[in-house]
This record gives sequence, C-alpha cells and structure tokens, in this order.
Amino acid sequence: LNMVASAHSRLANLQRHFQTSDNVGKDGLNGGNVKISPEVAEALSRGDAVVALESTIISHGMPYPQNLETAKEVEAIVRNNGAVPATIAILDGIPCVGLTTKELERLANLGTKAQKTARRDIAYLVASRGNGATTDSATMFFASMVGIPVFVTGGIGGVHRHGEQTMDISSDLTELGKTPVAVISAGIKSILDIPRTLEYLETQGVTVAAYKTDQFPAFFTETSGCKVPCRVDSPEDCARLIDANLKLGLGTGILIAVPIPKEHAASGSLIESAIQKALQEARDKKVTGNAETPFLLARVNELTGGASLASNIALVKNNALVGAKIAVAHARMRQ
Ligand code: PSU
Ligand code: MN
Repeated sequence: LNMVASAHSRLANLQRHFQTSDNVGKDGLNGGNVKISPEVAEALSRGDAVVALESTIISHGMPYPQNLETAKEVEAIVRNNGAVPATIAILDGIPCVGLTTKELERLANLGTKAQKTARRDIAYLVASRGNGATTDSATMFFASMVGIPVFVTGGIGGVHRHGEQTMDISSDLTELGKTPVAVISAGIKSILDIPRTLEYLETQGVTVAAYKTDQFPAFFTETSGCKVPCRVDSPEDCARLIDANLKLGLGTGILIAVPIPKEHAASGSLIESAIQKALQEARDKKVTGNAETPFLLARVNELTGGASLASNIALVKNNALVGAKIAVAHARMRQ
C-alpha cells in the first residue's frame, strides 16, 4: 500500500510540475515541452475543474464551418457549466493544452491538412514541427500528463468490423488501458464492432459505465443492445468513480458512455443502411488504417443528407454539458 501511495504522490508531483507556470521558459515551453494556456494552467494550479477536449473531431470529424462552430460552442458549454475547456492539439510541433480562438480557427481551417495524430504519431509531429489534431488516444496522453482527469469527446474509436482479421483496433482502447483519464463519450458508433470493442475494453481493464442507463449506447442511437458492467446516475457518481480510480492507483481509464438525447437520436434504420453502404465502399476502395474512420464518418454524413452530422453535433454538446458537471463535482471532492 505504501508503494502505491508513493507512486501516487510521485504522479501528483509530476502533474503539479506541469500545472505550474513557474517552469515555463521564454519559449512558452515547460519541462515536458507542452504549452499550457495561462487560463488552463491557473485552473489546474487552483484545483479548479478543467475539461480536456480532442481536436481530430475538428479536423477530420466534421466539415468546415460546422467544425469551428461546434468547437466554439462546446467550449462555451463547458465554461457555462463552471469548468475551463482545454482543447488539445499540436501546433508547429508544440503540444498545446488550451487553444486560443485564433488557434481553434487555424485548426478548423486546416481541416484534413492537419495530421490526424494518435499516440503513435505524437513524436513524429513534434520532431517534424507539424500540425497535429489529436485523436482520443493522444488527447488522453496529454491530459493525463498535465493532470486533467476528465476528457470529453463525441465517440471513441474501437474494434473495427472484421477487426479479428485486420487487427484494426483503435489505439483509443489501449490508451484507456494505461491512462487514468475518464472519457465522456456517446459510446461507440456502429461503424465499429461494438460487442468486440467491449470485450477488448474488459481485457484492457477499463472501467465502462453508462450514464442513467444499463445499456451501452451506440452514438447515434441510445442503445447498442449490449449491457454495461456499471451504471452511474449523477455527476457525483462519476466523480466518486474517478476519485476511487485515482486513489487506488489503478492506472487505467474510465469510459463513461452518455446516450444521445432522445430528441436528437437519428433514425436507427437510416443510419444503419448508410453505414452498410459506407462500409462496402470503404472495402471496394481499399480504405484502411487511420483513413477508415474519417472516410466512414464523412460518407455516412453524405448518405444521410446531413442527418448524422446534426445528431453528432447535438451529442457532443450534451457530452460537454455532462462532462463539465462531472469535472466540477470531482474538483469539489478534492478541495
Ligand atoms: N469517432 C467519431 N468522431 C471522431 C472520431 C471517432 O465519431 O472524430 C475520431 C476520434 O478522434 C477518435 C479517432 O479518437 O477518430 C479514432 O480513429 P481510429 O479509428 O483511426 O483509431
Ligand atoms: Mn485503426
């Protein structure tokens, strides 16, 4: 137990190191070469609520200008609910935690010219001074590094359909297996193999909880037909889960799945037929690797005449609302 306690306090010290602006040099970099915005640094040093946000959803997940509008609205929702938003991206090779409006605009304009950056891509983006939009795995990595335990996204990656043959399993899942951050998402899209994704998360030791339901949601729809091992009914329930996870030093992540609000749920059959068509096209065009998810997202949106994008925007905003409340409840618990 002592070893766990000392490991925990070493982690806390490391996180404090990234939280203070004392060690930020003239170049705006700190010891870990991560630039933390003054607002986020101040919130972290005070122990105030902060919500990490990813940026691949801006570059690859939505078209311009909806990507920029949504990113701004999501930040505003986080603020209006008492937390500080920290959108994470790599700009000119510098990992940034907390973006200015100008930086958000720059990323939204770059769109897919920004490199989709998962964990494996981080070192290359920094070394080549590139512009990287972080996926859930890379965003979790930086959030944990600077001591942000709550991260809001739309949907996470998973085991792709036929993943048992292609081995296309998102690094979001292995990241959840080794990084103690709570990810608030609307579950997993049915472009993926949901039952196998849940199996894989179990293998990785990830705590999977659903918000106000026993069913794991399927992003556009409220349920996937799969049951979750753990149910949470309030931001306080989530905060207690996060607190227990951190105090025990489990080192693994938590997936908190929030179903899309009923009034925004897309027609399951409309989405399903679009997904089937998009999957077939991806196979015909031999779209594989990290291009597959953006391809499927864009095609499903086209095939549904924008219905899927509207649902996507609505659920991301709802996740931001719930995530901010969780971050506030968790910050209160620590004071
Ligand atoms: N699912 C969505 N929207 C997204 C993504 C997934 O509904 O924007 C992005 C996230 O950044 C996620 C990444 O981390 O795609 C997963 O990509 P891959 O399947 O290549 O691991
Ligand atoms: Mn993949």
